[in-house]
Amino acid sequence: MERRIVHVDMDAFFAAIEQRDDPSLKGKPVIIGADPLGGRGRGVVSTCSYEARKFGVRSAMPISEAWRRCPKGVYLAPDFRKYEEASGLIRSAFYEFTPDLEQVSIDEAFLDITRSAHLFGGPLETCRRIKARVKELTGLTCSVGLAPTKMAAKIASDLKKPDGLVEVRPEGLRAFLAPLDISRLWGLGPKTAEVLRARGINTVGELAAAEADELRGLGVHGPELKNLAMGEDPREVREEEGARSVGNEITFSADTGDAREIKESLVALADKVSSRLREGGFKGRTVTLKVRLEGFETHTRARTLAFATNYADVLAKEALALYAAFDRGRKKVRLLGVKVSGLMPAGERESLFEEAEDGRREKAHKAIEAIREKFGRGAIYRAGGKKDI
Ligand code: TTP
Ligand code: MG
Repeated sequence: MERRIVHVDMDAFFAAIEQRDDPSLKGKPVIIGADPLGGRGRGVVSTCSYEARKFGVRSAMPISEAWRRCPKGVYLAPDFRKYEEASGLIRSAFYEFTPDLEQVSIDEAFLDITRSAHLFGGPLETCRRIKARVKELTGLTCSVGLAPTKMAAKIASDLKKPDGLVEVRPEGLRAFLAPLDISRLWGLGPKTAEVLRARGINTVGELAAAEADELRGLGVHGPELKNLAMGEDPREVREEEGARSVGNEITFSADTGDAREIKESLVALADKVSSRLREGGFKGRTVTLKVRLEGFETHTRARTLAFATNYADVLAKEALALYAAFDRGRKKVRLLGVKVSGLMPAGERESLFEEAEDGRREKAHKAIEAIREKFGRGAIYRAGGKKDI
């Protein structure tokens, strides 16, 4: 049976939430991210409203560049608690339509509706209803792609943003893929793309029509990529461990090589990520450290733990160990990030063995949270971490 896969991606997610909650922001360029400090800010843009995109502002752009392009924009710091709440709501909306759900990020998910679409009037009608339900629960719009494969659904959801709905019918799949640039194919990295381009293969259609001899040197990857180009993508929708993550970053006001400042920042980041995980009711197994050096050169290092955790001290220890093993040469540090992925519900036990230790730690964390609730964030910091982010 042909599969019917849906990809949903919220529109300008963080910015749309801010516009929803403050109607005076509607229709205005709204930029969420680091403090621009009148153009001297050194952090990055998380996202921005479509009005701001007209000025050329984009996610991950230095905030100073955004300020240059759009000095009249409304600049706001992110409020993750609100975004995670909305993320929970869209997830519950999706579950009303199918249990086969894969949340890819805070605002994006795949749904396999092959077996459930008939209950809602067919695949396209199911997509309309998903959009309506998301709007009803959150007041936000999303863009939806419906296709026989995950890759095509993801590409389709991006085509008519915002508030889009694009269907790729099974019989139209190859024609849909053919004109796309090969870089759109999942798993096709820049090096492979370069090799293929040198052989005159630039589009997915050209790759689909390639002879075995034109794919030489690509190893086992060659036939796989050709299959993908022909619309054969067997990847299934499933809740993968590691798909969702919670992370925070800090950009230093000046590049730093100061060991103490770096250490304190990592501890504070771990603390912040721990709080967000606990607020969301999650723990996770993989800790990723991001280090951006002067000149914007960016590196990541990750480690997967034996047990999932949301404890600040464990996260801090891992982040510090990852940093200690990282060689930055003589370059100073511009940005640090700590992220936890491989999430699962906090209450889920992986072994009985954890129980006693857990009980003790749980008490300590609860006490800290109670103080924070009373006196606000900033009232308490773990030893070594005195920065709020
Ligand atoms: P995206 O879905 O990539 O962006 P978006 O929802 O803001 O806009 P679009 O309409 O193009 O989908 O990311 C979802 C959220 O994740 C986004 O609102 C903010 C956050 N984010 C960052 O914090 N940093 C980033 O570099 C990106 C790409 C996203
Ligand atoms: Mg989005």
